Amino acid sequence: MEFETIEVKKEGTLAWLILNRPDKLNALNLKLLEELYQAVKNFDSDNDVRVIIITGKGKAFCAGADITQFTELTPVNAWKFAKRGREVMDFIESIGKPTIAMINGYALGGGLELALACDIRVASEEAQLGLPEINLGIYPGYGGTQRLTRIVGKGKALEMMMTGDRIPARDAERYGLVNSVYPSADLEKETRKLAEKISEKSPVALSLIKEIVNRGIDSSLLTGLSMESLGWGTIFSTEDKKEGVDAFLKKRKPNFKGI
Ligand code: CO8
Repeated sequence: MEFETIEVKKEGTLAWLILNRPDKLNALNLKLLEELYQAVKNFDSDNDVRVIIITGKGKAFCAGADITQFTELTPVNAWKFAKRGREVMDFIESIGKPTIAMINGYALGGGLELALACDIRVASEEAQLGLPEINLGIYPGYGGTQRLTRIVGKGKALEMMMTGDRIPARDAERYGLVNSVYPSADLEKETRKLAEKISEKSPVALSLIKEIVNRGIDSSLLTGLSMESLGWGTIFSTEDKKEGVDAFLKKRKPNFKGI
């Protein structure tokens, strides 16, 4: 399928989704949002794909929602634009496959919110992250108020939202906002290494881990622990469990098939 605002490519079991409006720092307009949704949906239903990496072309990962659209938006359309963006982020978070945001530069506003919807964030040393909506007299609308708070805690999240300051990648790493930071020359190589490692694990187990962690974080500890135990019935019924245990006992590398 051809896209106008993103590029997609497959590399073995890895799928790359590259935001491609570099002259506008990959700002999210409605077209890009819809193409992003469609591309993730395609990769999610592609059995060859085990891990999805989202990144941006040029000097930005994504500088947020396209501000030029804001001047024409009626309040009702603003609500629709915010709602649709949120739905796309929710969808990305909800898919069963692992997702990695490879933050190659600015990740601001809706761009950071996209990265927050991914499972793992890695960044280049030059990257800057922030929620600058406050400087426009608005506030985050693609899930940032909730996801950032859950990841870095209330104090730091409120500070980021209230000041709109951009945070260098190394500081973001200290706050737990990004998992790892690399020199930009190594970012792609290190991200690929991480994605390949994850792609060799059981897709069923990965999917259950995501579901239980994402649902559990919004539940009581007891409910989360209960989901964890209940999932064991499912995980013990898989071929991948048989394969993993057999491979360990026979001292060989497992070959997980996702069944
Ligand atoms: N929207 C539209 N265009 C953008 C955006 C954006 N978010 N960010 C950058 N651009 C454009 C610039 O206008 C410029 O275009 P042109 O060359 O035609 O003038 C081009 O990209 C390059 O940008 P700069 O020249 O500004 O590059 P700099 O390196 O000087 O600065 C910055 C980079 C600091 C990233 C700067 O571009 C900037 O501050 N951008 C805006 C960041 C921002 O405020 N993001 C938040 C947007 S709001 C949001 O995301 C809300 C999400 C919820 C939406 C709900 C919908 C209703």
